[in-house]
Amino acid sequence: MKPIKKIIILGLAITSTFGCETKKTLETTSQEDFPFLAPQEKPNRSLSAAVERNYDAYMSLRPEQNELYTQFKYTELRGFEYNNGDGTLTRRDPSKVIFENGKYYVWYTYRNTPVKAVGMHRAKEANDTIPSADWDLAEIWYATSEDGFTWKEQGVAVPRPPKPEPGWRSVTTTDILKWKGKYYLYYQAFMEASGLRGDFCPVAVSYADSPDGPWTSANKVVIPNGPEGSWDQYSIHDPYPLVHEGKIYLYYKSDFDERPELKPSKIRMQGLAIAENPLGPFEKHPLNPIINSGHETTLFPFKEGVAAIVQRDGQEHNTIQYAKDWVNFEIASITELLPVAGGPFVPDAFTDTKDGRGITWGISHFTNAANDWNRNHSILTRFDCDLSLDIHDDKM
Ligand code: AAL
Repeated sequence: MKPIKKIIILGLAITSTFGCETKKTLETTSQEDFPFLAPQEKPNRSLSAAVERNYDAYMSLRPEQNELYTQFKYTELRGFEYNNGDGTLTRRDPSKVIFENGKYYVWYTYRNTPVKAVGMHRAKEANDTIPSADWDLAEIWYATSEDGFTWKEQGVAVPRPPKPEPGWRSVTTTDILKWKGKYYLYYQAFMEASGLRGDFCPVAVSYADSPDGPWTSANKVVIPNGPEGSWDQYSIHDPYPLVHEGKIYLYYKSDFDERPELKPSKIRMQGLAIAENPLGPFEKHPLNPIINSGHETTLFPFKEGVAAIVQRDGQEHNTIQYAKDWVNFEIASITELLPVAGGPFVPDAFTDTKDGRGITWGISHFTNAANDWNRNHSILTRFDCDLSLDIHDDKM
């Protein structure tokens, strides 16, 4: 919680506890009044390693005023059915949420198959109707909502194209870009059942004049896998476009591991590809990978930089990170229960802002049964958090 909010809450608490007006106002409240707040400057005395680190690491933000610290809360969504949870119907990997035409929109991976997935380790048993993984044989669907809690499923946005077009096997894990009045959905385009060799796929794109479609496939790979031996040679996952400096900054994840028996790999990092045109070419950043951990990608403009929610995998999982220059990330906070595959509502995702305001909610997913995760279905959920620079009445 930001100190200013703390102070207001304390003021309210004093008023209600003692039944009298508090004399303190925001303008006159000072550090001396609240000695429990840590001093802004590092104390001029010997400090333990832990306290030293509290000033020097985490981007030198005081824990009491770290704007990139939050805890996450979850609420069940209304409007989605899951075939009684038998594993045959899944919704997962939501896009960012956008607000257009007076309502919120979200896109996601949708699978509705006669049987549940056999599991990536048994991918050879998959066929035209039997999926290997939860995200195999999927399409991209979308839903709209007026309040972010009750959703109306609108149907398919991007179907699986005919073989051999990119994505003929499965189109999944999409994210949205609004650029010069048009809409672009980037997504994983599988050309084989996930698990046959790994979770291998590149990224393709479809575009539309309206978020309601119709969507036209560019019918090409826009972000190809890297050359043999590179960190992203097998897959480009979780494409996540933002607009920065008049260009498309598309973050993505790849995974790699020296042990081929690990399918999917346990080592994952994130990279950046930049383009001036949504249909490409995208140029991969020479410093890639630029985030050393995480699984799915969740980022948002914050002040002049960009913040990333880094969850599930890697040494720096369970952190929120910040890159003032949109490339060199530092840990800003360590937290818990981070949204999986979070697609936040990012009002300034495409405005090329130099003063990103942060996020307060979004959609993420939960997967049923952790020890059988790639056979079971997933559900969409709402998450709420306080990663916003603005004060919201509902959070006081
Ligand atoms: C995820 C994402 C990608 C992977 C699989 C489906 O949640 O990282 O989309 O391919 O798992």
